[in-house]
Amino acid sequence: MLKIPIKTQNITSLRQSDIQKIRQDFPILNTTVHGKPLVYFDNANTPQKPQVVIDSVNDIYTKYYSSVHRGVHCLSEKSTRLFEISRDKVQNFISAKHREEIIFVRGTTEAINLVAQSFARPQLKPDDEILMTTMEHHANIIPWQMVCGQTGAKLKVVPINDNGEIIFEEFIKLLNPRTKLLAVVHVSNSLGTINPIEKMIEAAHQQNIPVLIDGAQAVVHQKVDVRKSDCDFYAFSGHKLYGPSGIGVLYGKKALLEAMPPYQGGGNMISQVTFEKTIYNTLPYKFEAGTPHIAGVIGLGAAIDYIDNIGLDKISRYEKYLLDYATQSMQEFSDIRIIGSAQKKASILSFIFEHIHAHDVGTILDQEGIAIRTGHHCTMPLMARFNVPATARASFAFYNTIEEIDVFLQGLKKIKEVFHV
Ligand code: C6P
Repeated sequence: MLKIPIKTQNITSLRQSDIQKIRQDFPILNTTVHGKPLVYFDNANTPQKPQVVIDSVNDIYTKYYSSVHRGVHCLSEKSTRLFEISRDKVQNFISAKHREEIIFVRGTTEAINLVAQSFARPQLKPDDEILMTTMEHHANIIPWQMVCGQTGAKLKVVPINDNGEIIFEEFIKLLNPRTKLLAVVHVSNSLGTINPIEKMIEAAHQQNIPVLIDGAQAVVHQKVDVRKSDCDFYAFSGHKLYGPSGIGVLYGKKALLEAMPPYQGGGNMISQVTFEKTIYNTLPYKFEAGTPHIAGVIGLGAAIDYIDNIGLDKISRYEKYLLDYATQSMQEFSDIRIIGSAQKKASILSFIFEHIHAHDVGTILDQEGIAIRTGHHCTMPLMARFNVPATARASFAFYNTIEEIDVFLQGLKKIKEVFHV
């Protein structure tokens, strides 16, 4: 193994002892897979859950489960209060100005579909343009393709360079009076690239173009401040933030949300209904039709408390340290090509082995107890840009260790042995 000085740990702010303590918070990390200790590097897909999140969900169902916003009885009042406290936690977490700007949805995917149908569709005309980048996840492509099909608007795509970075001059050239929305990923799930969203938002706003940010991968690695970045919409998923699955958040500027029609009709989103007419509820409830994912929302609040307690600054420094160590160590393998070497990167490491398919890489690593993701990562146009069908992707969370990366590097050597390369 390479001797890399950063292994000494003392330049990071999460120390070995912190990590060992943190690992105890995640029961699944003590388990084995195929008789080997689990090494979980599929965090960009969905990370594991700390005991406090598991407990909070368990508590809801064992101690105070009841529907929210619909009862005067004690349990309903308690669950409603906890549900709305979670909204306050999300508001603080992303520094939104108003709590009504936080809409609970199923996840990033639903948040983007909501904006596509409720914000964009009513105003798009034939030949209007939606601008996105080559590195978008399908969740930030297909809702726009659908709305383009419904309105005659067109998709425009900002190219990227071979490192996986947006070509900024090309981006600027693509902004024009027909551009009705910029939809851009904050951190690429396949490349790890951290996009310069503040600069992009500023450039778009100079031409009065609203901006939606897909923050699915960003909120877990760095502090997100929607007021500072001045984005118009920001979408993320609870499960990527160590919370439960099936819950997510759409942040939108209040004035925009107020002007938008509801996305779905049903209970909770109304203030008065007759057969002739409905008066819709105020924000945020106008966009929260039906019984919500109560345990999901409260569990997400517990996840935010947990992350806040460790501190995103410390998390991001430690994850960078893991990424640098893994990236440098992989230079040892002349037949591995890393896909995505942007200057600013989150702890996501996509790679391909020459002559070995990514799925074989994933399968052999699995036998060693190592979980990574292989495939197109729901970014098929990006795979086409790099001329590869698939990559293997190791993604690190703050509970991972240098020792686990060493096990992974041994796993890569084993793959070479199996394939005699
Ligand atoms: N990426 C991955 O392994 P949902 O499914 O709605 O929670 O998130 C969708 C999504 C949107 N944008 C980005 C940048 C994402 O990374 C994801 C989910 C997972 O990379 C599953 S494909």
